Amino acid sequence: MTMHEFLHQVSAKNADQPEFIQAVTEVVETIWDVYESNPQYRKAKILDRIVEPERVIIFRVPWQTDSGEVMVNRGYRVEFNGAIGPYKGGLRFHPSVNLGILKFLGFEQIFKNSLTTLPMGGGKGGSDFNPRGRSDEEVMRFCHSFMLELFRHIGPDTDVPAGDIGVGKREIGFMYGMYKKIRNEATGVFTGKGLEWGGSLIRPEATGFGTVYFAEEMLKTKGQSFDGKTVLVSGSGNVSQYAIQKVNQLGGKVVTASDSDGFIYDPDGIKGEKWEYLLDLKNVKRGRISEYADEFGVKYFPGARPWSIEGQIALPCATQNEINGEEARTLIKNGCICVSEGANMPTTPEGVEVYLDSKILYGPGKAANAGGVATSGLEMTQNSMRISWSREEVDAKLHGIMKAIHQQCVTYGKDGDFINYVKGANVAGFIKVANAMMDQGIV
Ligand code: NDP
Ligand code: 2IT
Repeated sequence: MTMHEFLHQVSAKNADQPEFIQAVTEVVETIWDVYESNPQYRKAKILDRIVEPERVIIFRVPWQTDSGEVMVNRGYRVEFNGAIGPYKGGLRFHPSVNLGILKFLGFEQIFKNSLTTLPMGGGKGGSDFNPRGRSDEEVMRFCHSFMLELFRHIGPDTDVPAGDIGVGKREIGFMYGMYKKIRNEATGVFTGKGLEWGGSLIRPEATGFGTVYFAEEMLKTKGQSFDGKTVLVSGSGNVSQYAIQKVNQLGGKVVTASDSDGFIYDPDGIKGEKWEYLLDLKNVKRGRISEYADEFGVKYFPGARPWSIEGQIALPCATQNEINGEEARTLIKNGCICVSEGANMPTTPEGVEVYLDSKILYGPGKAANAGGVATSGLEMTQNSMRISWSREEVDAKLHGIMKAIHQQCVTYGKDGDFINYVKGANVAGFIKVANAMMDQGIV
């Protein structure tokens, strides 16, 4: 079977899942040479097996609003690949969630987790529940109902969920609380827990910090750094917040942040009190990014994304397909030399082609945002050992892991003096999982 025939088969089988097809196509196109030159992989149909989730659980989540109305959402857990460890990956609560989106995220997670060097398989889950505008009590009732089904499918050695869009410490708390009540066990079944109840220092910061550490490694290959650079960030949630903090610490200036309604442009930089305001706005008040513009008298662009602003580094940290081909061209025209993806698959295939053609430094999500799940892996280790490492220890391990991921990308993606991080990340992530699957036979 040729690569095109294989991709055609995947597309036909999953015709209603465009994001999943997009994620599979990117991986298969970059690893096909390795697949061809290892006939044992072909004979064992590694690719046919790797694109099929080991298990998908879909369930009803009934709950009641504060006024007593009965609501019904759909819950999911995609246990995609457990070859190298327990299924591991976040839960997303967003109205756009469907099986195709969670399969794309679970598929990416297989290779990302492999790159972290830690023993974690790939999984993802969530619901089409929209937390926006819901009271804490409504969110609690939803999370409890969600867990009343999910509990039977997860466990510290089976499947370990965490946060993603719409799921942070509050939601993890409600879900973990219900799990503990049902099972009567206090184990590391979730990561992203509060510090007082088994969470790890640096886990909240980890994805954003890691994305910036990865960018720093890429910049170093060109003798560059963050110092004095203007940086564009999208999103204003967990990943964006700590990406902004780390850029500030490294001497860069972040001039944009966004949410699904628009973006703000602050030419003086989102730092100091302004950064603290952003965290309070998003995490405590749960307000909109436009309020930042009102508070500090900067420009707000409703319904737009930040990629038209001039900057040397872009850190997309909101959601999938948030930079298209045209926006990628605009970024480069305006002097962008480095894109490090905090979000999962934030650039469309056409946009990725633009980056690769222009040979800028481009770190794809599964490498650049792996610091979050890597630190989740460190949280699992601490839970198993019943100890807590210090901030400095966890940060040093995270930094070391991001450097190691960068090195794996260089090893497998070097092409003359250009480093194709897409190829490097996919090949390095794939080989480890494929070899584990080979060793375990046809399962
Ligand atoms: P949060 O829910 O904390 O923040 C998400 C941010 O992105 C918000 O500003 C949100 O705006 C915006 N956003 C969400 N959906 C859309 C959309 N459809 N269009 C435009 N903006 C949108 O999530 P995280 O920061 O945790 O996640 C952000 C990205 O990072 C996701 O792609 C996630 O998969 C990825 N990621 C997260 C990790 C983690 O550890 N949390 C680890 C690795 C990757 P609004 O408030 O309007 O919804
Ligand atoms: O996309 C991701 O890697 C995450 N949302 C984090 C997953 C995790 O298990 O920490």
